[in-house]
Amino acid sequence: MVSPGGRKSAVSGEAPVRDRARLHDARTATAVGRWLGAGVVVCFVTGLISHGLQTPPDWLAPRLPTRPVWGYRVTQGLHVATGIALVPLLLVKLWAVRPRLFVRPPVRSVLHAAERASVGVLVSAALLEVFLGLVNTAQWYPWPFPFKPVHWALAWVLVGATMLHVAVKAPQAAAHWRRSPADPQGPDRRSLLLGTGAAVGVVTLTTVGQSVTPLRRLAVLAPRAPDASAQGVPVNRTAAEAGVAGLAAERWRLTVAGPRPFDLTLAALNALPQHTARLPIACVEGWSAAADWTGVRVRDLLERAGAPAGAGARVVSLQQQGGYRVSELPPPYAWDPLTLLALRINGRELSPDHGFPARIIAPNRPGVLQTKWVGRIEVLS
Ligand SMILES: Nc1nc2c(c(=O)[nH]1)N[C@H]1C(S)=C(S)[C@@H](COP(=O)(O)O)O[C@H]1N2
Ligand SMILES: [Mo]
Repeated sequence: MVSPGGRKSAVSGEAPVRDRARLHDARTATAVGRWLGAGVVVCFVTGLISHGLQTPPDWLAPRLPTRPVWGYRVTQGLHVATGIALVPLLLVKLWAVRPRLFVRPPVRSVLHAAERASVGVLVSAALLEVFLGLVNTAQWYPWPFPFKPVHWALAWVLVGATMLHVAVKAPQAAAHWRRSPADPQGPDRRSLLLGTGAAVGVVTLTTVGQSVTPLRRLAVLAPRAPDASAQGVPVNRTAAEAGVAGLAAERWRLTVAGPRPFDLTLAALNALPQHTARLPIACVEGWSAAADWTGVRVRDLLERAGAPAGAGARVVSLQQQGGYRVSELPPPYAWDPLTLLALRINGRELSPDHGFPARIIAPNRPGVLQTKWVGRIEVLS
């Protein structure tokens, strides 16, 4: 029998249990585990979408969807919200199965050793993946490696280990999918499950307002308020941090490189046909906010530069250093009528922190690619 503390647990891990020990039984593990599994699936699918939009392989780039314009806002908001909900679920699940993690003797057979090794991989990948994602939303990088490739690689490890775990535990999970009449819920397990649900509810409600605008007032635990700056959307990197503060508008030029290259002053750009689009900025870190952007269509600039139909474009910032100073507009974005070189936000000239004098804004696109302080656009062949 498994004792509450799990210390004197005997060899037969599946033996019937009672009292507090049933908080550590297969029914509890199943009830929490299926929510956990659903969360992993949601995070994985939305993560694949984010990865595809940010770093599309060559075959995908010409086919990227620019609609719905709020698509990335929803998928990435869901990614981060679900990742946050995984924290309490993961902790409760680990607590529930703790006696099983520390069985004596630690290894009974080759098969048992293999199963325990796979659980070890599962638990470490899950803890690390969720932790990395969480601290990334706070823009805190207490490690020497780049976040994205590690989060990406670990996602595959986690999904593989989860699938293996589900396959191994399927018979048990099936047997405990529903509460059996012989095993009434009891106040202890009911409290545990209700408490877990409440914890998920609290962490979700206090953060999800960073992307769900009507709930923004509740988002007291979100790293950034969704309407943080004077112009109504958060600032990811300020002009000062990017080293482009104090830019002289009179001396700024937009260079468009292509078969028929040209330069434009800010006044000349302002004199071109202006278009307004309501589009969100959706940061990979989970916050998002919609605004009315006004500026010149990128496709108009590309046409004027003699770009062949279906060409992509590269956007280069005046920012000299940093990973986000250059972005590419694959053809669907480059030619979309809603993709703007924006000069205004919500009717006012862009502030320095939002990319003055000009920034890119495109539909259904990760915020990290909405390049600020644009100085140059290049036609790609
Ligand atoms: N040149 C440049 N553009 C940039 C960035 C940057 O660091 N440098 N940050 C990007 C990121 S990660 C986001 S989420 C958006 C945020 O835009 P905002 O600060 O105007 O809200 O700008 C993007 N454009
Ligand atoms: Mo971002």
